[in-house]
Amino acid sequence: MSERTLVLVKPDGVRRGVVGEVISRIERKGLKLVALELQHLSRETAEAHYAEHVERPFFGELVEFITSAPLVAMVVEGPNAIKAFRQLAGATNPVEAATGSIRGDFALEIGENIVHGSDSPDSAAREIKIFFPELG
Ligand code: RTP
Ligand code: MG
Repeated sequence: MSERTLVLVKPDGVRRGVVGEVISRIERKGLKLVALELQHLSRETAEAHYAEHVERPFFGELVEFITSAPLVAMVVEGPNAIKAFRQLAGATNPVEAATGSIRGDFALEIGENIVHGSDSPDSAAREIKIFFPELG
């Protein structure tokens, strides 16, 4: 069954020039882009997106980082899109992410791990509404 997921190329990925690489891997996997936009997040949007982490010690740094420069937000669609993209991204901590995954290939630190992908259908619906309200 086809589903949608929210993918972000975070500010570090934009700065590093790997937006095309990430899109290319998404397309090679067989997933489709249904929305794409460069966005510079406000503090409010960033806090809403990462609301589940509000009590974590790294929350302040996370919001600071994600608002520091523009990111690329996308809605990606296809069968099992949520899990399929998480698999392409690799483990949260890049030094534990498999070589061949986006984080395994392009990142070194947990705080700058290049991409975000929704982790469940509920998260995907919530996050897509935040970044692309017109898609509902
Ligand atoms: P994301 O939400 O960005 O796709 O990453 P994720 O699901 O793999 O990881 P999550 O647990 O949701 O954490 C969100 C982001 O917070 C940063 N983080 N820092 N310092 C730390 O221990 C720590 N833990 C998580 C990461 O940048 C992670 O992507
Ligand atoms: Mg997450």
